[in-house]
Amino acid sequence: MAASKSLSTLVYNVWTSEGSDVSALASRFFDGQVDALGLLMYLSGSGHDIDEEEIEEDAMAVIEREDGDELSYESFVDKYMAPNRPVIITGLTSSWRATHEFLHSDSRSSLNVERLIKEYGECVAPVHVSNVPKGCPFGGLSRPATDEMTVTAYCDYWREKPQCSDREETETYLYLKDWKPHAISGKKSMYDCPEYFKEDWLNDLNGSYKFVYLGPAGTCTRLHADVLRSYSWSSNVTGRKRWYLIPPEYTYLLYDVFGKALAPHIHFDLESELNATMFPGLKLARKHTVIVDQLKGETIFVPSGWHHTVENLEDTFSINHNWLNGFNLEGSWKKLKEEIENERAYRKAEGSLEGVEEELKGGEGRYGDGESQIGKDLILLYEVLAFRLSGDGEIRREEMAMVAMVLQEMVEIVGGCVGEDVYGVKRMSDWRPEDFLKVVNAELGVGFIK
Ligand SMILES: O=C(O)CCC(=O)C(=O)O
Ligand SMILES: [Fe+2]
Repeated sequence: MAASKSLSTLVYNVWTSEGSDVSALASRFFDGQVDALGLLMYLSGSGHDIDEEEIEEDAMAVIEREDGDELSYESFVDKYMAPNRPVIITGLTSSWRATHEFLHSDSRSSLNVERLIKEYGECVAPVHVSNVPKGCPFGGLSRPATDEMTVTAYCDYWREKPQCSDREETETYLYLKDWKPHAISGKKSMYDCPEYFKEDWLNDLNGSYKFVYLGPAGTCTRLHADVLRSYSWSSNVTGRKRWYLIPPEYTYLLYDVFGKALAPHIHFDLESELNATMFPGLKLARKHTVIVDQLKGETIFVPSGWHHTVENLEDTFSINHNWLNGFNLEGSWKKLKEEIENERAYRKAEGSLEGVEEELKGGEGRYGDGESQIGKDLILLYEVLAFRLSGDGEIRREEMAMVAMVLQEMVEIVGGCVGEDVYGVKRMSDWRPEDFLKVVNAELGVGFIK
């Protein structure tokens, strides 16, 4: 009984990321449908059928380092972007304003907080707050709360923050994340986007996937894959990060026994029998994880759909972008399509499809916890395509067919949800799906798609 109560609490926390009201879980747990299957798996202890022997060699995979002065764009595409493999590229940040103006010239090249305050002090930035008990892995296990602070207030914290090693019993860490200083008018950019990452259909929209991070040693970004399975690149202007990257073919190992909730952390405590039962694949996932330390001045390319956890080993100032283009767009849509289909199946199993349309329009999600992620992702992807095909963004002729196919599927799958009433307010252009199809047909020859 005690075990099932803990299990319920755990599942509820994992699913909803808040509270521990076990009774709220009951209806999902015992609704006799999808969840019953998971429960059955749990009780029978079957989990995934995993052969640990097979994977030793693959687990030793190392990530390559390339010199930015030597690596051509074509080689980057052939060796990394097209095959969707990670790489570290050196030497891309040395000419950046971030490096010249925002670092001290001391031996550690530490962040010049005074300089940052001078230029950005009044600006407000998002900050993640984590309470990390002593002995707990980087960043702690609970989901951080999100807050906002002025850069001045954050820099005051940065100057006074405790060192990782002399942390008290429980320490509160503040991680300034997803700040967009380049979006503030009148400010000079701190960096130049490297050539490798310039073909960027996501930021061509409105540049809102360009970020600055200030992470004290001891802070961490939890296990995740990036929005819409986009690529990311991230450069350490100063500091050092440890990346744990899990290839997409092993994503299933990161989920709970129900195949629903992502493990909260790659370091989730598997000594606990309950946790090990809940996440039967996590141990194996660790063996497949590619671990790399990214040093000052180094840039990492994170491929599409690779889950990752990131730890700041030193106080780190980093700049990153998420981006999509003709190489990963199809995969991005495939994933979203799967999520839409699952969502429909789940709603149907619950007895009603009501609510799905609203959700796909960016309305309330299934758990009543604000805007649905699927809806937001759908609108975003639609906008990316709209921008490309409305003539504002360049598109290669050979990419047209793929974009057309995605668009056609989008119209088929989302049906009535895509159209004026959905995008009339939120979309950037006035184009409707029919208009895109006409453009694409004209380009590719009549009748390619109807
Ligand atoms: O640096 C971090 O803490 C997270 C960065 C990240 O998740 C990314 O670049 O995709
Ligand atoms: Fe990420």
